[in-house]
Amino acid sequence: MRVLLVNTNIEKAPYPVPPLGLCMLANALADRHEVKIYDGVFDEGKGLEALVIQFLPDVIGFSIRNIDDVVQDRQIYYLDGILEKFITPVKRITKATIIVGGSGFSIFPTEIMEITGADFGIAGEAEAILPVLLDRIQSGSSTSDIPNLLTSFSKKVQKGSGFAFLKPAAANFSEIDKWIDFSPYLVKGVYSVQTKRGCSHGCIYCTYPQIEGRKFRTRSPGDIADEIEQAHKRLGYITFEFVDSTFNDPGGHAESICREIIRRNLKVRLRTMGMNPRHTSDELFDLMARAGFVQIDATPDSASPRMLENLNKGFTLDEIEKMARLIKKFNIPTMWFFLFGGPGEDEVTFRETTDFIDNFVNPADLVYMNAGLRIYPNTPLHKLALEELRFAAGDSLLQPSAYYYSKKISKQVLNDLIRSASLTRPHCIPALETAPSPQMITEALELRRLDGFEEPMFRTLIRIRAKWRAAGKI
Ligand code: B12
Repeated sequence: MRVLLVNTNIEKAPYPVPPLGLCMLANALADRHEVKIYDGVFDEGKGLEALVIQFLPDVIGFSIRNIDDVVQDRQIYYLDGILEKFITPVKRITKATIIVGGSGFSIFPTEIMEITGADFGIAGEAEAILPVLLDRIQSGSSTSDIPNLLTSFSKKVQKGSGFAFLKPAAANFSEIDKWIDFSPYLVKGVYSVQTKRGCSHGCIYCTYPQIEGRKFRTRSPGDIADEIEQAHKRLGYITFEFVDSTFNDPGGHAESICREIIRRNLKVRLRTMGMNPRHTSDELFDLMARAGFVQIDATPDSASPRMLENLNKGFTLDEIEKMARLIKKFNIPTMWFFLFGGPGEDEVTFRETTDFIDNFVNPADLVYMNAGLRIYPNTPLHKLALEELRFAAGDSLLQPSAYYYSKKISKQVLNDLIRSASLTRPHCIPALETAPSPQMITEALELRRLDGFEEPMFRTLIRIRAKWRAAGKI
């Protein structure tokens, strides 16, 4: 069959992300079908109808990644745009079978089946399931035993009977640049790499275990290094970004990956999202520095012992402090993320976190301060919100107004605390202000040019903020 996979994500902040999952799916289908990917990030749907008319796909798969921006005071909602720019125009001109999937879809599968009117949906990873579904569509046979499938008839996630070849996969090679025009990402973007799937942590608000499963399934370090080495040869200067829920889990995996990169002397630029404070050590940071890490994210959410428990983070304040010392010692530029307003947050716990920032975080590093926890279905936070009668059992959480705030501190007071904390600390930024003004960016670019800085842009922006604040400009 001719299969068209469509990336409907047009968000370009904080930077455009390549459609990693779709490329993995394309690889899984390529030996049996003729596959194309339409990457909507930059074209935003404009060329899609023409492509459908020319390629005449039998099946079109839409990837739905983002539902909303998870910033309570901004509440960007992406689904209307996805319908308007991608799904509705395509449905007008073709009778192709429509399938939906993706991480956003996997959180709200039933609602999104309803809204999109798709024929099928797959919740969670789809490398094993999509080829089976396509076979069944082609042969016209029953799909009722396929796990994680939704159909236009039932719109419920099927338990299915599961068959041997649906063994859950660890991530695979994506060869992103084979499937899409990668050149825009070379200007402002990264090459995404997944080193494992799954997350066995139990943070009360989080969707990751639901999307990826609860068990870590790791790829071999050799396979990961092969992917990075080959992409580096093809693309040259690009930062590789690990997109795992937490990079250094399960303990020892990150160390093995770094060792393999060092052994091959790859000379690449690496960055990663979440680091788990529990599995950090001198050895890990030394290996990361030598492997080529130019930036990491530290996402403890809180530095209040009480809040760490309430959020069920699975690590302690001592462990966060240890990680912060290592970050300073190895001077790895870091973006810190804190999330205020969870169950039990009050002014004391807020101050515990700002005390930690003052005592342990390098002032050259960025600190994002976010307020309100997005409530997702089937999470412990959802259960708590139901118990506290904030929602009724049947209420949909799809609309981006479903947030949890501690009863012990009002939203207004929390926002005021964040604002005043950021006024005295140029490196602390409320989530709403994450996009710097064009003047600030211009001045930062000029400073980088004059001084030849190679530091991450966020560090230059902090310098400018500090200067502007001292001059009373902000
Ligand atoms: C890594 C990551 C980031 C990184 C991205 C770095 C990068 N280089 O890509 C950063 C930190 C930049 C980021 C930013 C944001 N993110 Co983010 N991110 C993730 C994360 C952890 C992994 C995404 C990923 O790459 N997965 C790996 C690939 C291989 O999987 P995949 O693409 O999902 O594809 C698989 C399946 O979904 C499925 N599939 C995919 N497409 C299709 C299509 C069809 C037809 C089918 C059948 C199946 C299918 O099969 C694929 C292969 O198995 C997810 C959470 C998660 N665990 O999924 C959140 C997540 C996607 N992010 C989310 C959000 C909200 C954002 C931001 C909007 C936050 C913000 N305000 O800045 C931005 C948007 C950025 C952008 N430009 O789009 C939310 C989306 C849910 C929601 N509320 O909307 C998620 C789900 C986290 C959450 N809160 O639950 N993110």
